[in-house]
Parts: sequence; structure tokens; C-alpha cells
Amino acid sequence: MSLATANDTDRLIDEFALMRKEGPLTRQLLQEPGGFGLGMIPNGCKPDSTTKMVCGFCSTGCSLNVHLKEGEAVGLTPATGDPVNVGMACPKGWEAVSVLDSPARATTPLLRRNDRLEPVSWDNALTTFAERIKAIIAEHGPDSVAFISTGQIPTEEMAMLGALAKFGMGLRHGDGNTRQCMATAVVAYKQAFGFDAPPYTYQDFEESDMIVLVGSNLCIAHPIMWERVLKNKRDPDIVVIDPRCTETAMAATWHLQIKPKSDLALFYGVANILAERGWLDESFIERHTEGVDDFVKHVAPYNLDRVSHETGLESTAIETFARFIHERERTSFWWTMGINQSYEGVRAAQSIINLALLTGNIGRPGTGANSITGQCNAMGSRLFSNTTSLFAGRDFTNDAHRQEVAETLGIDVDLIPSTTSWDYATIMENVLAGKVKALWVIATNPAHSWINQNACRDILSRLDFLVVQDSYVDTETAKSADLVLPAAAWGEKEGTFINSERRLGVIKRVKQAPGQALADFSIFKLIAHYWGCDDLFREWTSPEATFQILSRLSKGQPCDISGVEDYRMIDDAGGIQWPCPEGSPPSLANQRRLFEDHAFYTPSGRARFKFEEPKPLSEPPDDHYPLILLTGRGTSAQWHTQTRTRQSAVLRKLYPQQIYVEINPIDAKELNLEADEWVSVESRRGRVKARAFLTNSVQPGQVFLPMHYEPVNRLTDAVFDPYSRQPSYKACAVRVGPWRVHHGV
Ligand SMILES: Nc1nc2c(c(=O)[nH]1)N[C@H]1C(S)=C(S)[C@@H](COP(=O)(O)OP(=O)(O)OC[C@H]3O[C@@H](n4cnc5c(=O)[nH]c(N)nc54)[C@H](O)[C@@H]3O)O[C@H]1N2
Ligand SMILES: Nc1nc2c(c(=O)[nH]1)N[C@H]1C(S)=C(S)[C@@H](COP(=O)(O)OP(=O)(O)OC[C@H]3O[C@@H](n4cnc5c(=O)[nH]c(N)nc54)[C@H](O)[C@@H]3O)O[C@H]1N2
Ligand code: SF4
Ligand SMILES: [Mo]
Repeated sequence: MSLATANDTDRLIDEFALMRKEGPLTRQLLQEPGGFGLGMIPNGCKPDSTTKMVCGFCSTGCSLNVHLKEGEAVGLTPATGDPVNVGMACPKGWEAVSVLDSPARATTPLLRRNDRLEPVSWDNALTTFAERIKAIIAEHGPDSVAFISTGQIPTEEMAMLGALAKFGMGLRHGDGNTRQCMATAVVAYKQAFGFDAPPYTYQDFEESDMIVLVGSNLCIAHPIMWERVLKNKRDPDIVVIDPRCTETAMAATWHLQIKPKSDLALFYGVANILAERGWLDESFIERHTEGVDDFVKHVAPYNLDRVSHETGLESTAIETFARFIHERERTSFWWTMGINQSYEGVRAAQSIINLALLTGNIGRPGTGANSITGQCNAMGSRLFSNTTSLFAGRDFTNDAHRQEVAETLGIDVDLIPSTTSWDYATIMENVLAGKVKALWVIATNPAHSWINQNACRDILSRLDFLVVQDSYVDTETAKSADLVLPAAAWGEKEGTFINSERRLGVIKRVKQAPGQALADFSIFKLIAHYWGCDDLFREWTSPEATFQILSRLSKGQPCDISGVEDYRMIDDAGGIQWPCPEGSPPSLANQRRLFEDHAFYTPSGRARFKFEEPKPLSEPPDDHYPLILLTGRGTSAQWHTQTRTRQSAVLRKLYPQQIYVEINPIDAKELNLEADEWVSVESRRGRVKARAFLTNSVQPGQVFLPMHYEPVNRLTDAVFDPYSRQPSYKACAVRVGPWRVHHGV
């Protein structure tokens, strides 16, 4: 089956060539089926039928049945037969089609003229794109242009972008919003396991005797994974480790309410107890790990008194937690942003991995050191975006790797950069330093989501040329763009995503993109044409053809997908987990975890213990800024910067319209704050007006702001993990006071 209309982009290129010779296409032609909208009825489906695809919001990867009338999606229901969600979806999933119809959709390219964004033809937009970027490179060199990509477009589009930017356009620097999210887990796994490989399958939620959720608010952020927890028939202990008493903590059997960023001390303390009491899986450690002796020495000073003091937990709670890990046959550890978004995230993630290694909780049902991903295609971005790592988890600095990729793609090896890209933060710093003059932003909204907005907005305003490629025109970043390229969204194009459990899923075109919006894949193809490097992409004719290229690139790598024949095979199987090398049995087990053979991807085949002294909070509270600000997800109906979720009337009813800050009643009393009054939340970098929401879910001395409201990152502090360069969004110092008194009004 070919889900893609293979010749669409080639035809578009012909149309543009014609257009340039003969003047602009008429509006009528643009609206014709098969014109810019790339065909009406999707995927060879019957006009009135139902087709299955994965959700485009979070990394759970739920299967949805989309119902078509006359070839257009009119509604959806969760699919019942597939292994991920077995008939369930959260509010975002249910509303996935309705957010596509909105006046805020980007429908035509826009170019800034006289300080206003004005509609222009695609030909004009892409000619401008190529001319201006080439001129900037000619004047300032290849480091003067960079791109920031995403975990929210299909793998084929990410790969096309990565190849176009780096091999076609000669750019050296590009990163993704996955830096804000996944970079820590990537580095933690690479160092410990030898490859970026989350080992679990969702079935492990159902098969554990103890589920430990660290810095993860599963009920809100991954509600359908939580449903899988509820299906566990082994009467598991569910332990939530989080400074806040979240919805998940309330539903758990045990909440360890630690001080922010004391995870490292806690897990070293637990490791010390396990070692002292002889509760280690000696045979596993000896056969499958390296570095245990140094690690055990490292954790020896983490006695109960010290750990209790540093974490704020009772000694008996820490001891009991360690004993539970020892006694339960199958413990699974799961972590998300409470760990990753930290100035010491990599070591914190590895302190979790170390516990799994010490106790042999890996490679068996219901176990694992499991990082949960965030965006629908975070895993695709990690493996195939060609940003931080070269295709399929390779290394740009490794000559043999570059040679492999060059041979597979049939390109000159010299086209492949031999240096690693600057990370997101370094790209931003270099804009500030005047080195980066042009930035191309694809499917992410840094003017809301990047850390420390005062600096970020200043940085974006310094650019000579800011290109924003988005499906909506009202994003904070698009508003300051010089050029906006309108993109078709999920539901309007084809491709594959890779979910948290390494499962490939297909998305399909079930709706016509509005106006002249084009699939990102087509935009990249057209840019290749306008740039003059389309020769490199002769084989990249459609998303599915690109999938075949990626399959070849993955061959022999841990993420080998060469056994996946086509989109239909993925569809029929209800998703396929990597690895799936050529020759894999046709009836792949539906739930597969890694390391059942205990062979890790390091040269020795052994997993490594990695550890380091914990550091103090990067911005500890003091007399001037006495509270710790935590940030994160607010409700299951809100998605990040809200460009999509605010378009649905149903979702809008499910979350507070106004920004609110969670404050403990004890602090509120001390500060003379009433419930629901407007208060000022202020850090060294900025001030935000928010409604006071008095709640015991935050501890005294801490406040919480949901990240979905634009002002939040005016407060956060731009500090980063030294290894992963992931921003530390979750803890900085603030003060709170009544808005009127504070301002003398
Ligand atoms: N509804 C909804 N779902 C989403 C998203 C969304 O925007 N909306 N986004 C998706 C994405 S991209 C991601 S990355 C995931 C994020 O999913 P999660 O990581 O689960 O969500 P967060 O709320 O960012 O952070 C989780 C918890 O970390 C806690 N925390 C803060 N500091 C610490 C600490 O020092 N130690 C510990 N142990 N915990 C701490 C916070 O209190 C918070 O409850 O969600 C995905 N799912
Ligand atoms: N304070 C604080 N800040 C945070 C976090 C936090 O916990 N606290 N979490 C961080 C994390 S984990 C993440 S992942 C980031 C998320 O931050 P962002 O990536 O900036 O958030 P989104 O709102 O998901 O932005 C995605 C953009 O892509 C557009 N888009 C959607 N689909 C398509 C498509 O198919 N093609 C194109 N071209 N565009 C499309 C959307 O309209 C939207 O503008 O935020 C980070 N920021
Ligand atoms: S849990 Fe995630 S993948 Fe499932 S329906 Fe909700 S947003 Fe979509
Ligand atoms: Mo994320």
C-alpha cells in the first residue's frame, strides 16, 4: 500500500517552475484537488469509511479511528484492537480533529514588509528563503544560519529536514525542542547502555509488583499510560517521588514528597542501603555491569541521617523504600521531566538506572529503568532528525559512521559535517553574540517555551532573518517572524511517529490542509528545489519512500527497522517496536522489551554505573526570593504553548483560562494572600501576574506555575545540565506578593 501520493511534490515543483515562467497561479488552481492540498481523499480510503492512525499529541501513541465522510474526517473514536490504548483516549486525542479547523491556521506564506507580515506566493516565499539565507552564508559563513526543529512532525519529515539542512544547504547547526525534554535521557542511556534505548514496553506497567514514578505526573501528562497502570492485576505498590502532591501522587499507594532536586541524594542513599544490607543482585552485577565497586564506594557516605536531611524524608521512609525494592520481585522505575529538566539531570537519571542495575531489575517483565518520552515523535527525533546524532544514532565525528551514511545515501561523504552541531542553548547564545544571523524554526514555539524569555525574546529580535514554519500564525514566535511558511498539520499528511515504548505508528491524511498550507515534507522538498540541491533527494519522493531510506540507514544499528516492509505492515500490526531487523518473524511479539538477553550496547556488552557528587540548587531561595518555583503540565486538556489545544471549545472548558499559581495555604497566610486574588510572582528575571490558587498540593516554601501560560518562562533561570545541555525549568527562586501592594496601586 502506498499511503503517499508519490508524485505530489514532483508535480508541485513542476507547477512552481511553470509559475515562475508564466506568472502566479490563479487562486482557483491553488484550491483545486491535487493542487497545493495534495489530493483530496486520503490513502486510497473509500470516501465514507474509517481509517486508523496514531494520535499527534503526546508520546503515548494512542491508536485512533478517524471517521471519514466524503473523504474528510468528521470525527474519531479511540481504536479498541491495538496494544497501546485498547479503546481509550484522553481529551486531547478526542479533540485532535477539531483543533484543525481554526481561523488561526496558517493558510498562506507571509513575508514581513514595512514591519507587517503580508501574504505572498509560495514562489516568492521560497525564492526569498533561498536568496536571503544564501546571502547570509556568503557574507558570514555557514555557522551564521541554524535551525530549531521538533519532536512533533513525522520521522520522515525530520529526516528530510536534517538531510536538507546539513547535506543539501551546508548548515552545520540544528537542534530540536527535544533538547528541552529528552536530551538528559538520551545522554544518560548512551553513557549507561551504550545507545539511546528506553528498554520497556507498556505491558511492564501491568506486570510490575512495584511501580516507581519519579518526577512524572502520569495522570495528567500520560493519562492513557496511567490507565495501563490501573490494569495491573498484581496489586502493585505505586510510589510517586515528586515535591508536589500531584494527581498521580494522590492516586498512588505511596508519595515520597522530596525537596526539589534532592533525587540524587535519595537514590544514592537507597543504593547505599541496598549495598550495606547485601540486597544486591550479585550475579547480575558481575555478569552484566561494570564499575560497581567504585559506585558502592561513592554512595557509602550517603547514610540515612544525611539523606533524610537532604531530601526532607523520614529515615524510616527511605529505609522502607529500599526494603520494598529488595523484596518485590519486579520493580519498574519510570521518570520524566522532574528528572530530565535539571542542572544535574543526567546523573539523576543515571542514579535511577543504577538502582535497576544493582537489583537486576532490567530485561524482565515488569522491570526497567524507563524514561517516558513527551511529544508524539520525540523518539523519532532522537534517532532520525540528523541534529545531535547522525542518522540512526550515529556520530558525526566518527569517520566510519559518516562513510556508512554516505554510502547508504549515495552521496559524497564530504557533504556530511564532521562536527557535532551546537546545542539549542549554544545556538541561542550565538545569536546573542551576533554569530548566528538567520534562524529557521520548525514546529516549535521558542518565544513561549524556551527558558528565560527576557533573554529569548531579545535573542530572537536580533536576528536578521527569522523563518517560522508552523501550522498556526498566532504563535508567539510566528508573530516576530520575517517569513512564515504555512504547514499542514497532523491529520493532513502522512508519515510515522515513534512512541515512548519504541513503537512505530502511522499517521495519515484525513483532511485537506487549509488554504495553501503544505505538508512539511513538501515544503522541504520545495526548498531543496529552490536551493538547487534537489538532485540529492531524487529518491525521497514521498514520506513512504523516505521511510525505506531510513530503514536502510538503520540497518545494523540497535534501532534497526529494516524488517518493517511498509506502512501497511505497521498499520496491520497495531504498531511495531524497534528493533525489527530484516528477517524478523512476521508475527512479532506485540510487547517487546530490550535487554532480555542482558546484552547492552557498550563495547564490553556491560551496562555502566555513572555517578557524581550532587550539586546544590542552581538558584537557592534566599531572603529576597524565598520560594522555589516549580513548573510543569497543568491539565490533560492543555498542550504546551496551547497553539493547538486552545482551538477547541471542548478543551477550553477543561482548563482554567487565566494563569494561576499554586501556593500552600501556610505561605498564603504569611503573605496575606486570599484565594483567587491576583498576585505577583517575581524572579530575578521577570514578574508575572497570576491568580492565587491555595492548595496543599505544593509544600510550604514552594509554588507551581503550569507551563501552558505564556509568561511562565519570564521567570525561569537559564541553567543547563553540563552533559545534556537540557534546561533546568523546574526550580528557581521567586517571591510572591499581592499584586496591588507590590505595585503600590
Ligand atoms: N496534558 C499534557 N500532556 C503532556 C504534555 C502537555 O503539555 N500536556 N507534554 C508532553 C511532554 S512534551 C512531556 S516532556 C511530558 C512531561 O510529563 P511530566 O514530566 O510528567 O510533566 P511535568 O508536569 O513537566 O513534570 C512532572 C513532575 O515533575 C515534578 N518535579 C519538579 N521538580 C522535581 C524534582 O526535583 N524531583 C522530582 N522527583 N520531581 C520534580 C513536578 O512537580 C511535576 O509534577 O508530558 C507530555 N504530555
Ligand atoms: N517552564 C517550562 N517550560 C517548558 C517546559 C516545562 O516543563 N516548564 N517543558 C519543556 C518541554 S518538555 C517541551 S517538549 C517544550 C515544548 O515547547 P514547544 O515545542 O515550543 O511547544 P508546542 O506548543 O508544542 O509547539 C509546537 C509548535 O509546532 C506547531 N505545529 C504542530 N504541528 C505541526 C506540524 O505538523 N508542522 C509544523 N510546521 N508545525 C506544527 C504548533 O502549532 C506549535 O506552534 O516546552 C518546554 N518548556
Ligand atoms: S494520551 Fe497522548 S496519545 Fe493518547 S489520546 Fe491523549 S494525547 Fe493522544
Ligand atoms: Mo517535552
